[in-house]
Amino acid sequence: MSKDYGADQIQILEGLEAVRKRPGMYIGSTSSRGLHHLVYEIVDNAVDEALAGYCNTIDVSINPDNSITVVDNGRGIPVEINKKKGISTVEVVFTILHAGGKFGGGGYKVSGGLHGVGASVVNALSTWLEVVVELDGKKYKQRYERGKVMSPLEVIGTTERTGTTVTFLPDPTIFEETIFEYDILKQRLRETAFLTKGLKIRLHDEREGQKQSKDFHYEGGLKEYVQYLNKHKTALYPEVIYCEGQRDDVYVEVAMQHNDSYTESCYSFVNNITTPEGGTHYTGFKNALTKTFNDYARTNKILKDNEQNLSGEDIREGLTAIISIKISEPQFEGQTKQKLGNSEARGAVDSVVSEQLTYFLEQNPSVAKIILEKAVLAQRARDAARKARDLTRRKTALEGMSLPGKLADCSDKNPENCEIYIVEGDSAGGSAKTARSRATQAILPLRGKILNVEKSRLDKILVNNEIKAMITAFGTGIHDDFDISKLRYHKIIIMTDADVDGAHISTLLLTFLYRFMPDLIKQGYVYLAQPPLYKIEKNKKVWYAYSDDELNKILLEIGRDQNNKIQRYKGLGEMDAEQLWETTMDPERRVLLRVTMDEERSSDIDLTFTTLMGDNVEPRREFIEANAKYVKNLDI
Ligand code: TTJ
Repeated sequence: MSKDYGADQIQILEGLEAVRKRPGMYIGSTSSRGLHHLVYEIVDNAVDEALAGYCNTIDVSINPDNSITVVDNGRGIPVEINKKKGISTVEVVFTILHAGGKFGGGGYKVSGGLHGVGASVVNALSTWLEVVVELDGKKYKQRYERGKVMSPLEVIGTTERTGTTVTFLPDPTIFEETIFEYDILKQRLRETAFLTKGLKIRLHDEREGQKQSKDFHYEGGLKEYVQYLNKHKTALYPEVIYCEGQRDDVYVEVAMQHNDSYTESCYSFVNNITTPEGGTHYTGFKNALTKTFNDYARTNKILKDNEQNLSGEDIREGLTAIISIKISEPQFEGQTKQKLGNSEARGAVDSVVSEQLTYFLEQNPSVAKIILEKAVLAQRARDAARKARDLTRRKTALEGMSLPGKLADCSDKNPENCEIYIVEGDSAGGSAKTARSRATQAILPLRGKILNVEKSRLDKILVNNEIKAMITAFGTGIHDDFDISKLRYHKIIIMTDADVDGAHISTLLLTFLYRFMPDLIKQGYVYLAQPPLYKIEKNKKVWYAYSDDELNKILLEIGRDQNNKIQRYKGLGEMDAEQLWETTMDPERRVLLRVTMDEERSSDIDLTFTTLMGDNVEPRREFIEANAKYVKNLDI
């Protein structure tokens, strides 16, 4: 390259070199997750152009070579020479760290990925990146390799349209994983489309053998998002309540609707970034909701003078809501920077929601009545649950902590060494008790179907014997009382039959854990045992196969002949204790799947659970087949 390096250029190279040296600092990780973040970083630039009102369509393609192309129909990144830097604005965007949005005519950058680091980071972490800008009848192009300029911005032709096209290939020397997953991009792009009403986002998979595409376009924006999240639930009223407004620098949008379930599904976003731990905007929303409903209930004599206020939790029972704000300088707090800190956001959301919700309730008294009736029932159930809990607390204080009778506990008292097998059925529970290693393995057999916690109120759930047994055995408590330091086993292993019923029971158990002790899952304490599907015997030798593929592999190895005895296990009960130990419980030989969850994708997880637990059979079958996505292989 015949280019003189000035001080600026050297600084630029040093900047991008820093990104390549410590990629995790800029995109979180170099795993599959960081890989997919590259796409969001680029797409978010195009979303900003859409938010500014100049772009309505974004195309995202996974190319056959696993590179990504993002095309928008915006104004095109400016091509003029930036006075201060002496290079084109395009080059500034792709080579200078943190150059997002501050250039060019006014407006602020509102969209942004998890780390909001911009296009230069993507460029630094790509083997190559090409940008094509179309504006003023001309087509411009520039190419970079590992962040370095390979050619000046050149005119390569003429054009009728305007827009920006970016293609990049992630650097395999940086990323552990370089294959993009269509489904992961699909979920996130769908979310982005819901959050930006009117914007059309199209995803294309151009790879051989897996060609597919999907369009996301929601004129209803957040309202449609709420309907989507409620699609397998029964809404309590047809309207989606919608509030929108601006207070000073904060633009606020909220959509909500109650369903007949007992769980709250509220998701908050700041500049299209999910905030799984909430923050000031979510607090403002909750305050407004609690205050407005209580005021309405008092004014309209639904709550009598001698009755206590409804709690926020009562009002949010069965509520699906999206809170989305746009703010120019978001401050993220907390260990994982997933919580909004700006105090002005609290007041802005509170004010917009209080004002517009008050008006809505006055205009829709029948909806107000339905919501308040549900909240009053929730209040009674919560009171009953509290009383029952206080009673058992007093009892356990007197009698000492009594473990469930069905639990065969282990003798080691150090939780780090201990594991508990939650086993479906008494007979399998019996074999497991015989088979186990007493010192470190506890067995808790559960009888029959587990209560579906999606379909019952707290008071009912807490008297269920199966649920009570698990809560006391784990030792942590639930919800706000949850205390991980009291966990009695560092592995909680769900062991069910390897059939559809077993999968259903596993999911019921996971639903319970997800709703009552989500941190057990988040912190990686929950596992699924993998019993074998087949036993193969030949000349007194035995093999076990955990999948059809594995069965075929074994048969290929040992030769298919008439002396082979193949037994298909229909359930854990068909194995004797020794077989169960060898195949599923022996820490030296077993395969465990660790259950993981991506907090950024909790609305998808929520939808998955309600899909599965709903009355609709078809979506349930789909989930059970897709279930494997929620668990990851663990090397032990
Ligand atoms: C900035 O202000 C003047 C007019 O153009 C504005 C701009 O930057 N528009 C813009 C940027 N549209 N699209 C982009 C963009 C698109 C992709 C896919 C990637 C990047 C880095 C920027």
